[in-house]
Amino acid sequence: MAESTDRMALSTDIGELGVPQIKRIWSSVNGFKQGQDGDRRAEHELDCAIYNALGISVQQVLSYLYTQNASFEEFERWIVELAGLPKPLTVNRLQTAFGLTQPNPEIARYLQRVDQYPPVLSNEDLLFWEEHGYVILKQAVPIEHAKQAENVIWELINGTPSDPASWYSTQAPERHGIMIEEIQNKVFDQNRYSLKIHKAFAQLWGTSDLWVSHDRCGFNPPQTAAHLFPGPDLHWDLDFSRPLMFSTQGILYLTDTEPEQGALTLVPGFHKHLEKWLAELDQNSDPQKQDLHALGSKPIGAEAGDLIIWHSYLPHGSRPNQGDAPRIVQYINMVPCCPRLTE
Ligand SMILES: O=C(O)CCC(=O)C(=O)O
Repeated sequence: MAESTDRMALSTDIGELGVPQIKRIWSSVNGFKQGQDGDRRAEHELDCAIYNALGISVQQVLSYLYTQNASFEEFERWIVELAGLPKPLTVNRLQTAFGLTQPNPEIARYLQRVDQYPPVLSNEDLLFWEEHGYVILKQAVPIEHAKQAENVIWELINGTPSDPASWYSTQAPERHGIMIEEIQNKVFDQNRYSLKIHKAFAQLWGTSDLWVSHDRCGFNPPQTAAHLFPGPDLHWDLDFSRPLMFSTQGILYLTDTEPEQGALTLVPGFHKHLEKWLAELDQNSDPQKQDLHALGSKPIGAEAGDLIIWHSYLPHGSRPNQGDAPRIVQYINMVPCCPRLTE
């Protein structure tokens, strides 16, 4: 049973696992359930960095904490059962970021591997990024790794590529529209921990000190009269009640994806206009509810194994799949360790 929380824990309050911030997350959810109002929106990126470090997703944590009345010890045990014991180096890296300990030199050596890796985004790619707010990292992962991840998704949904009837089964551990909640999986980790991908994000963020997200995968089958595209249509994953902050998002195509095949859709170049556009928007209008396609949306096709990284100021979403085969993807992003402390 969750003990009652008189105060929200500090970021530096740690438990058995030695991981900062998780007691604070746990106590703030309990406080919220007890009617206490603790506005922690400003810590969202920090929380996400911690989840990434632990190898869990934000949805997994929130769904656990809101549905279970867990004590902090139970919460820590749940993390270990789900994602394994955090590695000592992970704990050290997190504790260092919170000023709780000294850095283990192994961390610098690990990050040096990324720093010394040759650039994977060319000057042209970087200019394209500046101009359009997205970039395609070709062959971000070997084709066989993309294939293995694709196969995992087919197994999850109990479907086969040659049997369209099987594409629409609702079987999956947890399926939200085109997203599948399969996070802790060694095959997906193989892609997440690609040095090439780490290098690309390091080039865009200007630091290799990043955590990789432990995010969902996706299956977007061709739209039919009985199975309409459930979304997401164009949107931002930004909290417009807070100051805008640079961030990235990423999608790894596991199969060749034509633009009309439900491809990731972006408004290229809008990262340069968002601030002005928001300032000019009627005060009572919700940015998310505007006709974002009218801003110039474009579906981005690419091949199996390619990673598209986009600036999170771009309106983005998926689209109805008008092709013959499902679009199959893994979402991969990287964020700084730890955002609040490195701002
Ligand atoms: O799956 C897609 O194409 C879009 C993904 C998306 O909307 C998101 O990651 O927020």
